[in-house]
Amino acid sequence: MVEILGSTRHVSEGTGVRGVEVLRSLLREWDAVVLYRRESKAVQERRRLADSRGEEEPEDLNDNEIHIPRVIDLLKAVWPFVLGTIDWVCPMLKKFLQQLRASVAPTSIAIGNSSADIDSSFSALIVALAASRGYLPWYSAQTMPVLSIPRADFALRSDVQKILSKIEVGPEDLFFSNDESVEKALPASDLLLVDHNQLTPELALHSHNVRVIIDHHAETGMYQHPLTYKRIERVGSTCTLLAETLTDEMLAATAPDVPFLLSAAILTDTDNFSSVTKKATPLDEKQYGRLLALLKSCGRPFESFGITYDDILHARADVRGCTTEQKLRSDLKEIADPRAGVAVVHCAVRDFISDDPHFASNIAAFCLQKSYHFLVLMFPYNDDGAVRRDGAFFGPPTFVQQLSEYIFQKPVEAAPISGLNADITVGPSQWALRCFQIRNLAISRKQMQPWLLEFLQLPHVKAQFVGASSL
Ligand SMILES: [Mn+2]
Repeated sequence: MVEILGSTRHVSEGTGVRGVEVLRSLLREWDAVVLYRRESKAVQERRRLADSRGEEEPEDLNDNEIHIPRVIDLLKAVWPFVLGTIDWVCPMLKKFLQQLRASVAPTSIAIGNSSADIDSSFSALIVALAASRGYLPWYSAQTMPVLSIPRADFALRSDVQKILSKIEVGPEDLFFSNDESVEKALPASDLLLVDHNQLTPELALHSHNVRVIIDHHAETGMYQHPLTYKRIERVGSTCTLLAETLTDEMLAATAPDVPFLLSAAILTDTDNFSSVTKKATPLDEKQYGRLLALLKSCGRPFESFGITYDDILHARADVRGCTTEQKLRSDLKEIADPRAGVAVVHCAVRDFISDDPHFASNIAAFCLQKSYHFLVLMFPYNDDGAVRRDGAFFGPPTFVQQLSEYIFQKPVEAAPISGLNADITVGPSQWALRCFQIRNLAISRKQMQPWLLEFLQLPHVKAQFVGASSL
């Protein structure tokens, strides 16, 4: 097999009689020919110019499309075994990740929060790419994007997987917190935190390496040392802040991959710009509109990726066949002191419990294995298109009682759900499960977490955990 590497323009310039002769002579020597389409620099430049002036794309730019069938016909005329052509465009982000893997150790790591959700994963990928290409005015270095979960847990992020598969990025291209290359690079790397502003307990020993923070969560006020760049703004998505940082030229140069991922993240994080959950800000809307227009102008409108907001929701809620432990791990954030988890599960609490006949012992086993003192559960889900939220607290009975009283004073508009609460005894430990409906739909984990930390700072609560963190 031999490839002719060149643009179709090059080949199609000879579509006259002489072209047939040239092809005949080539085919006498070679077994097969692979043609691929590539735009010439001149065509790319004209398209860019038209875009920057806001003009319609010149019609003759689509010449390449016409040439392809013409060239196939020509080939068929001289050689009957032409099967077709491969329209090959190298997926940009995949190539970046592969080059990174092959290169010498990077000097920086971009890392999202421990939920490794769409926003965290994509903002880590995009900040790493932008920093590596010199696109960020305030930071430039070869940067490795890391998903802050063990590699095995990626199977549980079906929404992230599904979107990345549209630009041909698979788990083999990604870096995870328990990869050897990551563990090796961590101690000597600058850390760029995206979608969180406090390292997980496991990474806290690298705090002095934090250089950059880009986030949309409540500020924890960690890291008093001077940072190279910090931006914390309460918008719907970290990807909105990243989109704003990148110029039109940068987005065009990384299209369609980067604008596609950014827009998918903003769409998901704002619950499709829901007026009920009220997560979107004017900045989210502005950047989302800009990204969609950009995708369209480079010939890859969002629709062309074959994934809708509903597809993303379905992928995310597809927890069939998952164990209780896997569901708990699928979108989990941790509190360091006292050790605790705040898990998001995308189904109704009633289904979560009834799906597992050994639910009580499994949730207790999960907390014991993680050394959690308690677990907070958030259940956002869709019921016939309507957004719903449930919540649950799991922990020592007195603690759960105090926590419920404290949180229910906040504007969560909690309503108890009868028949699901339970008292559970596993060995020497006593646990209580309290389930409730969250009628204020604007309350997500992002709002809940600061209230939890506030509660844990109360003197009579704090006293319960003195010395407990060594458990
Ligand atoms: Mn986020």
